[in-house]
Amino acid sequence: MEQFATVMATPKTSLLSTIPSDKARWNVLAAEELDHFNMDWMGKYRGKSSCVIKPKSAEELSAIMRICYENNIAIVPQGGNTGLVGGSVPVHDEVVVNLSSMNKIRSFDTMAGTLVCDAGCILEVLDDYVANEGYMMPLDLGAKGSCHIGGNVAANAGGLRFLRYGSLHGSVLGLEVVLPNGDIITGLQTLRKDNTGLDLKQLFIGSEGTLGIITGVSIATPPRPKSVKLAMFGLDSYEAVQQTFRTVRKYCGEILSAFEFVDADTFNVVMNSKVQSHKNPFTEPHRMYVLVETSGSNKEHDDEKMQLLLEELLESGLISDGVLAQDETQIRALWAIRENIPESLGHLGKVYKYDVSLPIEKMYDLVDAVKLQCQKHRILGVSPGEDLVLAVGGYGHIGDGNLHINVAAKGYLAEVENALEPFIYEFVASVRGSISAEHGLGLMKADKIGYSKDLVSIDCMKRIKRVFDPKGLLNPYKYLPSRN
Ligand code: FAD
Ligand code: 2HG
Ligand code: ZN
Repeated sequence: MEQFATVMATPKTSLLSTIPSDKARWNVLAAEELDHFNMDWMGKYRGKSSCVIKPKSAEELSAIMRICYENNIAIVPQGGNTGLVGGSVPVHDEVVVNLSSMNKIRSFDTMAGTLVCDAGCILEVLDDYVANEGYMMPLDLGAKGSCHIGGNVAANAGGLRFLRYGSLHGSVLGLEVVLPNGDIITGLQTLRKDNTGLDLKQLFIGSEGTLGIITGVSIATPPRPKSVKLAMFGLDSYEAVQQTFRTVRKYCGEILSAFEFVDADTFNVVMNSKVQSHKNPFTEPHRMYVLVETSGSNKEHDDEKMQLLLEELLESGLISDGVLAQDETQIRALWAIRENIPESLGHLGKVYKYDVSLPIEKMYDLVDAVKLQCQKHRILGVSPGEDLVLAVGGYGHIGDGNLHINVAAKGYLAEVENALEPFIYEFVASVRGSISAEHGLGLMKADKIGYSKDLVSIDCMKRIKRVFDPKGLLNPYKYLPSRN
């Protein structure tokens, strides 16, 4: 008999009593397997759901949503569960709808480069698939081996190549979405231009599972570049990082595909991490490191550009040292240093993560201010064995004005959190930055949106939420303040 959907452990009795009680159509698994779905990637947020549903189609999900809607059962949509703001796990015992069984590629247009796929497809699997046809996914992130395209769209993930390929608001062409009442929006068109009515898909991009569950994605994929160059530089100051960014744009602007920065504390955590071994590309330590990637269609042209850039950077004294990857293996090794930062820090301790947009010239002031704040609160710099804070790292997508501050601590402790919040949010608001550049609001920042958005905007968002989800059943407690 065909299975209806996978339900793990004991489904809520109210759900079971209303769903066709033909038990043979359910897959009931052991309770310990639920941990994986209740706990987030950082080990910071944990729910206690006893019911995980893995639908296999939009129609199946629609039937489930309809039942939940009629019976006031709350739901958490879940993709690869790599989110960093507590949005993908239940707060209490909400039903988890995990999309991993919806993982089929529906179509790929080799002429236009448009991909239509299920929301549960893993980003890296999609990238490998379109690579065979000479294309690439327009986003790339360290979690690519686990995160789903539906999760990426729901979170409006940015990542390492945002600088070149832009936001998912531009590359997503259509979405299939199941609404809280079970209705299905069948919007999987592949048109690049379509001005018929409101562009509803934009509302779901970055809505973090609060308006509907994305079951299908149509996305434009750019041609895979023929020539990719990657260099890593060591620099002596944050001022030099900024000047280098200006120079790189001047010399390689049209082929620039990534410009990432990593400070020394973060770099050292990765180098000393037991998670994965990395060869330090530099013989001497530096205060700052940057990764510069170019992607183009002509190797000779790009070689020449990179050569001119290197000469300029060395002659002007902006960089102290630099390495240029010579082949694909070296490219992977340099990228791995950057991509393994979250995991290496996570191995050191429990990590408080702040993901902010700031004017580039103010970015490192915040990292310095956070270190000082931790010292003032006597959680850093007291004595190595006793400090609650183990490392403060600053890194990120500097080309997009996006800084990540990671504070690794001995635990998720009130002393640490009280030192960091609202201190960081107030700093960001004072320079008119954003408290969520790319990770979203989730549970962590649902009540903090006011630091970056005005009251009228927040009220409009609440009203839109009520249009799609009048009963407030989809991803409750997340994204928007619960207070009126
Ligand atoms: P989940 O974590 O499962 O969910 C994220 C949110 O989307 C939740 O609110 C969830 O309810 C909702 N959701 C998930 N699927 C659906 C769906 N089908 N329909 C509706 N709602 C849904 N983020 C960046 O922006 N840039 C980065 O560079 C980046 N790098 C990362 C590196 C690492 C090592 C890790 C662990 C995370 C990183 N992230 C990054 C954070 C994270 O946002 C992304 O990994 C990814 O976009 C989340 O996808 P997911 O499938 O894991 O979604
Ligand atoms: C990255 O850029 C991700 O590596 C994760 O956005 C950042 O862990 C973080 O804070
Ligand atoms: Zn990031």
